[in-house]
Amino acid sequence: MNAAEQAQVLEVLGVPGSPYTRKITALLRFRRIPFVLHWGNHDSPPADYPVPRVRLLPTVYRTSNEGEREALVDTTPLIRNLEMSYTQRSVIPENPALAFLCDLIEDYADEWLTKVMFHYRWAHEADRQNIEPLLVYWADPTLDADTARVKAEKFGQRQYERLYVVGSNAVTGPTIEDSFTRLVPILDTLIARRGFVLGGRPSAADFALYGQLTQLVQVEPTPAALVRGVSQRLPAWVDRMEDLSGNAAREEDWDTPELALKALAPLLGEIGRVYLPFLLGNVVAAAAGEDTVNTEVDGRLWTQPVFPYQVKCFKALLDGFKALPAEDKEFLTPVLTETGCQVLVNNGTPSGS
Ligand SMILES: N[C@@H](CCC(=O)N[C@@H](CS)C(=O)NCC(=O)O)C(=O)O
Repeated sequence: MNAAEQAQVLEVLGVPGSPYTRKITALLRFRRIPFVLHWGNHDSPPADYPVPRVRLLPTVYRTSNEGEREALVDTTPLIRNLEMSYTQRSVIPENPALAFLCDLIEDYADEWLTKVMFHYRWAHEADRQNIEPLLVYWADPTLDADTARVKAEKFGQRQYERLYVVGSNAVTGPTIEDSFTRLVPILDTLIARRGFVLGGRPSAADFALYGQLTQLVQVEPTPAALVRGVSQRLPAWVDRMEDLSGNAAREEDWDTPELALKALAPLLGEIGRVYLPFLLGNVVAAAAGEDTVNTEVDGRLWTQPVFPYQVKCFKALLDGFKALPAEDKEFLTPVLTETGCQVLVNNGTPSGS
């Protein structure tokens, strides 16, 4: 890191109800990277700041080497970018097999668990009633009640209409809810071991899970009640994840690949059961020029519009596996195969044929 980067204070635009905003702010706190947070959205960005290529939250502003302020979006590449500028307290393990598992779990959390989050938030009436005013007041707590009510209904209607885009509908709802019901005890057991997914220090995978879980555990009443009925550990973990600036982050706190792989088998089983079949269906439908994915996930029909960004996610995972050194591929292959993740080993074909 050069002196300019060292001295730089990043700026983040986001809202508490945005899982990816929570992911990045918790990660910056853990990494002890100085930042200021602008609570708000792209209706009220900081004056005269550049507009990002897509108006997503979070948007992170920083000064480039040429001295220009730039607006960055998409937490996954952003986290890798920060790894290059700031070397201390990394969130990506050095071991290539562990790093691959970290990428896979981060991707599952960002892309599948967000379906779960969006589904509970908008498909359940109680959750929708709960979230609509929060979304408005998170962006501006000074709004008068009447204006807030009108805005909340309008915003709520827009989000509700977007439910189908992420894949929540009457057909997929039970598959989504069953997957979350299975995930909670899996995460409880994983965390009970050493505190985090890959050992005694947090990784990008933990922050991605945390981002979605802030909403599922702290905000939405239906999944929050579900979680508390099964695990008290998980809500406590979510509270702690918010600020891990005091975590020692020693090199030896990473699991050995052997330990990690054994502990992660149930979570990989869940990823292989729902997320990878969806990704594969999405990529096949996109390649055939279809608008809609109709595939089978967890023994049921899964139907949703093709999601172009998630075509890229699938390719990134396949490329990640292909780029691994031969001994890491060999090490990961048996467990990935046993847990339903063989599509990653077989370069995108379900059975290896
Ligand atoms: N892959 C992106 C996803 C970011 C994202 O989808 N953000 C949501 C809010 S959590 C958003 O800005 N959606 C558009 C909108 O609300 O208008 C990331 O990791 O940052």
